[in-house]
Amino acid sequence: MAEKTNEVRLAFLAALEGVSTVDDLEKIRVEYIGKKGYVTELLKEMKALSNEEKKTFGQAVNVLKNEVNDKIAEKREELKKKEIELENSRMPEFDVSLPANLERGSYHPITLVQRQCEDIFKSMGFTVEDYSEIVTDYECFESLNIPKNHPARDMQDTYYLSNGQLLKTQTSAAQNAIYKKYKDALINEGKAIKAIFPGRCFRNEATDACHENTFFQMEGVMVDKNISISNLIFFMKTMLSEVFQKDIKVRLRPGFFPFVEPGFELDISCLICGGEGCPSCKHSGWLELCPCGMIHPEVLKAGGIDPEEYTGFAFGLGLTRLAMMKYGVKDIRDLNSGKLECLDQFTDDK
Ligand code: FA5
Repeated sequence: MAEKTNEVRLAFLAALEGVSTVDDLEKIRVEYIGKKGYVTELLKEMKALSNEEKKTFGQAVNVLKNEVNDKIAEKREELKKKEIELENSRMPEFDVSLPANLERGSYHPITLVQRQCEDIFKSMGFTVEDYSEIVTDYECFESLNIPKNHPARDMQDTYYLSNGQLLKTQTSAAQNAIYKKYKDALINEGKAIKAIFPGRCFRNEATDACHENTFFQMEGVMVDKNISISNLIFFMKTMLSEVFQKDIKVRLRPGFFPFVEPGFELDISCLICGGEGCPSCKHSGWLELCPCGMIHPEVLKAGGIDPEEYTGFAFGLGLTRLAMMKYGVKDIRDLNSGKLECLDQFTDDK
């Protein structure tokens, strides 16, 4: 019997020698230690042996089985290493003498429209502020006159983090910090607060042609003595005519936001369908673009500004929707899609 075991062992070692791929190795494994493999079959021959012989033979077969297992594992490592070396040797070498690849990326349409808006507002004396995407409940809601359990919170399905902070649902979340940053200059030096703050917002919303769960807004505020709705309308009109470089049909209607009083919805006639109605404007012919209003006295107070002395306006422009309208993108989801054939056609400025 010892002879038989040795025969199988030598045959296995010879077969292993000739293996050059992981697939072949697997075949050999099945051939020798699979259910019907040569080593497994050896055990079946034990039936005819005496008890003493069974013990010795059983041990010898187990030793062989372990050896086959170890050798297969060793070979598998060796073959994998070889495969990686082969793969690496096929990689093209880096040739520093080749000309640079001039195929460069392009600006995203939202970046383009954001920069354009920033330039327009900067030319009118506004500063551009940056703000974090993770904010506190106070910044996003309480400082904006939206206390806990206020029904207005339902309008913005919020992503809360486990530490109690949240992903900003609206750029209005930066208002309180901006008032606090500039209030001393307003009060002591008479410098009006004029700031815009673009940023990414997050809401757990069902998406459609004009709704995304991740989108951009651009907030704007102006606070000084005697600021009125006429100032608000002037800045909104200037911005839209500069962005579109043509007359755009707009409508102003009452809108409720706890942080402005009075509040308005500013809609533009849908530029995709010319106001006829289409999926991009939910078949209404109008697109909600830039809600706005006069800053609520409680919000000014929370920012350390006396509402008896100062007034101001605020607006929350939907930048992603503005990009849709400006570039004729029918479905807002294309803007987050990473589809280059859609995204890189709007600028030569690469
Ligand atoms: C707000 O977020 C208020 N913070 C705006 C505001 C600021 C009002 C200052 C008054 C004063 P609203 O939820 O309507 O409001 O969003 C503002 C704009 O963001 C919308 O008109 C729309 O253009 C855009 N917007 C809102 N939700 C989405 C969405 N899911 N996908 C794409 N754009 C959106």
